This record gives sequence, C-alpha cells and structure tokens, in this order.
Amino acid sequence: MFNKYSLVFLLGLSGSVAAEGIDDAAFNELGDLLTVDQAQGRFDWLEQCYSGLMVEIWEKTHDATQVLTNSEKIRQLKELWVSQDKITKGQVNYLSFANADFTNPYGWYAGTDVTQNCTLMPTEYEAVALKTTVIDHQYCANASYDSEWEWIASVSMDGKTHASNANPYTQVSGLVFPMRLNQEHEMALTPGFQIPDDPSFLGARVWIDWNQDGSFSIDEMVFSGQGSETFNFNVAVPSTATPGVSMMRVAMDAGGGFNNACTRNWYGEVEDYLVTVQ
Ligand SMILES: [Ca+2]
Repeated sequence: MFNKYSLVFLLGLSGSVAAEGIDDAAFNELGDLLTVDQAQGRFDWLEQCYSGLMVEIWEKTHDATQVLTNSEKIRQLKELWVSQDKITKGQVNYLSFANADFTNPYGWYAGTDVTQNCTLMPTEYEAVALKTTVIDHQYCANASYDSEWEWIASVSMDGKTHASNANPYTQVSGLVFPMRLNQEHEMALTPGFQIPDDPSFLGARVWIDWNQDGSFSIDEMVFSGQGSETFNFNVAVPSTATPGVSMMRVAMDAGGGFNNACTRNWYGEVEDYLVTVQ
C-alpha cells in the first residue's frame, strides 16, 4: 500500500521487534507521515532538543570507535537523511518515535519545526522507525492575515478529530485520515470564536488533492459552506482518485474565503492534513 513509505531500518535502541512484523495497519495507526519540510524540521528539532539521542543513534549505526565530535556525528546523520539530493527527490528520511510495540498511547510526536518548543518524550518511547517522506511536492502556501477572532477549532472525519487553537496556518502532523475509493466520509468542521456569544458568519471550504499532482484544483473542492456553527457534511471519494497519501486543505474565513485554495484568507485559519486513499 505505501510504496514510498518504507521502514528503512529499526534502530533497536531497546531491542525492538523485527521490521517484518510491522504491517501497513500498524504504520497507518502510528501516523506521523511528514512532508519534506516537516521532515527537515524534525531533524533540526531533534538536534536542538535531543542531541544526545542523535549521537546515540549515530553510535549504534556507525563504527563507534571512530573519534569524532558530537556535532560531526549529527552532521553525518543529516547528510544521510536530509541531504540536498534527498530534498530534491522529495524523499527525506526522518525518525519516528513510539513505544516498543509501535503504539503511541500518549499521542506524543517529535517536533516538525525548529521553532517549536522542546517537549518531553515519554520515558518508554524510542526511535522505532526511519521513515521516508511520502508527499514529494510542495503545496501553495496559504494562511489567514488574522486568526485572533475566528479560527478552526476542530476538524473531524469519521469520528477522528483534530482540535487546535488559533493559528494563521497549521500543517497537522501525527494524524492521517484514512479514506476509501467510492466511499463517503463524514466530516465536521467546528469554528472557534474569540467571543463565542457573538459568533461571526464565515465561509468554510475543503479541498483534497485527489490526483496527487501537488495542486488543489477547483474541481477538487469537496465542500463549501457558510455559517456560524459546526459544518457537517459528507465527502465522497471519486473512483478516479489516485490511491496513496495526499493532502487535504481546510479553510475558514470570516471574510468569506475563496474558491482558490491558494488565495490568502482574511480572518480565520488554514489547516493542511494528510489523507490516505485506498
Ligand atoms: Ca490536484
């Protein structure tokens, strides 16, 4: 199913199970599918927050008798996983963390941007996989000019929910919505308001890159609505959709919003999610 989604090796930091024992379902459950940008951010975040762990990984995967500085060891890992060549090909490697049985009971994910605060990894977690990015194109940037008064509070599909605070733009990692060809999926978008007693009227839109060409075309807009309350609707996956991992963009804009997924929103939020189509 995930042809570009390979488990290159298990780091075996505390005797992990063999790679063959991990099926696609477990992968999907683990989530943590990153874009190229996020994978680069993951490396930089780990270098900043967990440099000791990175050195440990170098020592477990190299001839540890070599005398090198820690920064050189980390540089070598970067050259292996995040080289310019890999960035160009859209196939950057990144570490994913979970406990030894590949579950993520705390819902903890390593950062995906060096500006994110360091967070404490649950003690029983370890680096369980070196993954390869699955989205090999960059989508057009979008964000709101102002997310102070209105924002996207939550996005749900088939009961799986991502809730968040106000931001102009969020690339959501650590959660993937599974979709199936020719099937309908129930979605709910809930707006957040600075003054809940006086909610704004806003436009909400959703696009999914069904053909995985890296752009959200107008016929890939799967929802458009206006209101002040939760938007409930179904999305049908077209039979022509390309199976694999793709991107879904959600936008809410009290300025009304735009059918063009790349036009910058005024008052609200834009969120991008990964979906898998099977
Ligand atoms: Ca497209």
